Amino acid sequence: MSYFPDIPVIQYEGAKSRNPLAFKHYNPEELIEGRPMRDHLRFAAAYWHVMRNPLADPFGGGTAQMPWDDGTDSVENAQKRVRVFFEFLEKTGIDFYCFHDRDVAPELATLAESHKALDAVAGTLKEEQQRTGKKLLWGTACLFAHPRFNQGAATSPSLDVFAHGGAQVKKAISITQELGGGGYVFWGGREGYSTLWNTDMKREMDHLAAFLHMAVEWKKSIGFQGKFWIEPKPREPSTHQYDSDAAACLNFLQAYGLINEFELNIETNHATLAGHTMRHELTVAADAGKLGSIDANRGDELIGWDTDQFPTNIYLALEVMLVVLKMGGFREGGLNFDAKRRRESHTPADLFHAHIGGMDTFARGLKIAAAIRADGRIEEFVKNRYSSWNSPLGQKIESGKATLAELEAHALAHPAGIPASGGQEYLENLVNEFI
Ligand code: XUL
Ligand code: CO
Repeated sequence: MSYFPDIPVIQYEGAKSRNPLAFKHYNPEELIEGRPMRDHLRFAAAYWHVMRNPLADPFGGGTAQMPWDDGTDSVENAQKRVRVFFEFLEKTGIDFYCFHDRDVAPELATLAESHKALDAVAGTLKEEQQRTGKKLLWGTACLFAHPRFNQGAATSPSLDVFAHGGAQVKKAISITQELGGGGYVFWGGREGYSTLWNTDMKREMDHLAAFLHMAVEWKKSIGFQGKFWIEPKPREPSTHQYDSDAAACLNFLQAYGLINEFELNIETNHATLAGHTMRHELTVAADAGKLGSIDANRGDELIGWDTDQFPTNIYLALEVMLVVLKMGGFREGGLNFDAKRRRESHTPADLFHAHIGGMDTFARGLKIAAAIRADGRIEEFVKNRYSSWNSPLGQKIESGKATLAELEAHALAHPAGIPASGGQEYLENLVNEFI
């Protein structure tokens, strides 16, 4: 039984192919810097977008055609979706997936019934993982869609809602462990505020930290070996989210004694919503040794919200892959396509075009990034730019042992000239040589 009868298993056909249902650049076993592409890229599909996104927008309802879905909240329907999803993974050659508890299984009348439904669907996920060899990149709990979470979960003014959120997280971490997930993501969908007129910010942030400490305690108590990842986003749906960007998250984790237990999951469209480039956010995370995983998508310069479009920008992909290669590659994390089709692209075939495009974009980004690294001119330029710091005084400053008096002695003897050219245009031209 096939749910995508008109779609073949997608093959690599090379750059000259004109077959829209083929890879032009993603060649999973091709070695880049000595490792197969598939191991560098670790692509994941997002269950919530592939299987559950109806493609509604603020002005109209869903358009997505899902002929396999009977529209009910039954466990059988949820289990059927799992089979459809794994056929999708098999045909696209995507090795990993990510899910929220409420994407895969229905929320029923009571928490106990919802837990039971989740257990049943997790059984089907496990079966399909074993049948296909596909793996769980990360799991998470949806603490933002149900009306009870309209004022947050871990930062809700209601203790009952906070407790419900904790119960969902406890269960979702256990299910993630059972399915062998590499990580567990905390995206604080509504952990923030709409107006400070009703908000005790300090108290809410204390609650968020307490919530995360309890999650760490649970993780340790069950021996879950995966990583915990916070996914920054500055706003939308709320006016301000406490996990607004990578730097704010790192500071929060430091301040509350959580820094050793968490890394970050950086999403492209969230970076731009925060007023940063993706490269900035990735660099902040990687420099702190905290870049765990990536949600790969893009925004639209003309639309001011989280449009979650599929990545098609080769320049952006090469910037991402430069950071990933520099840190030595992903460990537990990967590239999760947290991306949805446009509302107009409503056929099942569009799901394939969307993911093929994202995979080929990142394959090109990877190849270009590796070529830039092999060439070495950009790295050399940056190294030379700081060469004055290799002097004895530079080393003394960098090791924190110099004094202002020493700087004064140096400045008196060596009047500061104008630094050498920053060379931005020269470097930008170099990058374009590789595209
Ligand atoms: C929302 C978003 C989420 C997280 C997981 O903007 O990115 O889908 O990735 O909760
Ligand atoms: Co995301």
